[in-house]
Amino acid sequence: MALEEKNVAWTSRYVDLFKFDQLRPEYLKISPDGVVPVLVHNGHAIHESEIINEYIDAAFPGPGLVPSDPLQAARMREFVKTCNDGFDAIVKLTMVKYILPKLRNRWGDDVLREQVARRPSRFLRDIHSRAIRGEISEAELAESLADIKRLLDRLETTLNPGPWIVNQFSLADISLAPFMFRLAALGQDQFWSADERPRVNAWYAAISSRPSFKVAVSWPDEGGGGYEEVGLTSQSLKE
Ligand SMILES: N[C@@H](CCC(=O)N[C@@H](CS)C(=O)NCC(=O)O)C(=O)O
Repeated sequence: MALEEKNVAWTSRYVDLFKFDQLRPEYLKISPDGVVPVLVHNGHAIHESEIINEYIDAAFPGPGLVPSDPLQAARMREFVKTCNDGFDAIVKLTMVKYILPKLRNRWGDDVLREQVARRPSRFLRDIHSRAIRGEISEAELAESLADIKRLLDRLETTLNPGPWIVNQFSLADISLAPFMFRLAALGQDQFWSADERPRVNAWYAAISSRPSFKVAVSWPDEGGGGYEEVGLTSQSLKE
């Protein structure tokens, strides 16, 4: 989204997590933790979505995605941190409802366990192994949903007056977009119905109609069936 917002020409190098491309030796050379995304610019690999976004804004001309007012910029970064803190809750839901079912469609548990052991990131090793062993309980998922609802409540307050998270469209909106898209894909977009959280509802309608969002979510799933493969087709995704 950041590249598109800045009108930067870019080339996709698709890394298929469902074929374990992230663990290939040639990929580990540019992403030692075996994670996506990575931005390669002028031969330099840049890691971490939040840092990649800041880099894109600083390195390229085009509309500024960080407010020039220091206070608004601080508010923006606070919000990006809030999104990242919510990462665990969304990862757990995604793991149980999307990633594990899709991996199991393609591979047996023996292969999955072998691949888990190859992951350099302890966080990902732990979450994948717990998921395979069926240890992420309904109670734990309910806690994750409660965390996500608290995040959405915070967002509803922050979006007053709106339409964006700070005083202009910024990296805060871009950082939040994939989390919200994923929640919609997991069928959790009822939490921002027009009745439930009207400002979040208006924000999602505004961000999802930006051309940069459309490019970002029409990413090819070269492995095949996308979300539909495991029966996830939320209304908002079909629209
Ligand atoms: N904090 C990192 C998170 C990177 C991350 O964990 N990416 C996940 C996909 S969203 C991944 O590459 N997973 C690889 C795996 O599960 O093996 C960022 O924002 O860039």
